[in-house]
Amino acid sequence: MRGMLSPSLMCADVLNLQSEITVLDNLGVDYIHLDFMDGKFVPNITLDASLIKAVKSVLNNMRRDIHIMAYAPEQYFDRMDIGQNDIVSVHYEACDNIREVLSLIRSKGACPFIAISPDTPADTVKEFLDEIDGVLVMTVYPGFAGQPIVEGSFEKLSAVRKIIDDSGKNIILEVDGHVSWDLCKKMRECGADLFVAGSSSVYSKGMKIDEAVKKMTELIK
Ligand code: S6P
Ligand code: MG
Repeated sequence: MRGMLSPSLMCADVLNLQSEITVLDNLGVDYIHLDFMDGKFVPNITLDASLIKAVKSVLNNMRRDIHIMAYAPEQYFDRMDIGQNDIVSVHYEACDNIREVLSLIRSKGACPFIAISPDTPADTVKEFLDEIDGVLVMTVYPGFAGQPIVEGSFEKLSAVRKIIDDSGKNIILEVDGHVSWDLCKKMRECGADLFVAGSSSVYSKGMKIDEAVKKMTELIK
């Protein structure tokens, strides 16, 4: 699978979100990463459900990559209008019955991904491989942009990659957190397919977004 890019909207210019999204879409970027937080599962709040819904109406070819960092994530699905073409990641640590939540995402025509926080072992995903289209490995603690990578993240990516490959299934490995210019290549070598790009790469200060997207696309190909 070729490496795919998912710039994180929480790192974009919040006063110009529509134009920021349209620029990425016109550049042929695969996904737009949309972080939703409830202030409880993580101590922060970013994009709200109605904004995530509204993003849908301005997309042309780009797809939504919705990352829900919230307890009982299913309560937000209708407000976000999740459906075909969307990736929807829910946290293993935030669901009482994640199997049911993944199946609800599937029933809405979207692609269920299981997200795991840094302290959750790679092995956790094994029992859900029949129910998911992807695994989102967090390489920072969920909640904030601009954090350093957590130790052991490369080993964890490689371990999840091996679990996926051993299963013979076509499951996407997404990496989220400090996907920097320096580290993204190594993350690719560890088997990541989908890269959430934020303040440590495409939204780093002083770089034009078209040049940044081109550079990143080249590094992760
Ligand atoms: C963090 C969130 C992430 C961030 C991303 C920012 O809770 O899930 O998607 O937006 O990590 O990128 P960076 O390069 O600042 O870590
Ligand atoms: Mg995220």
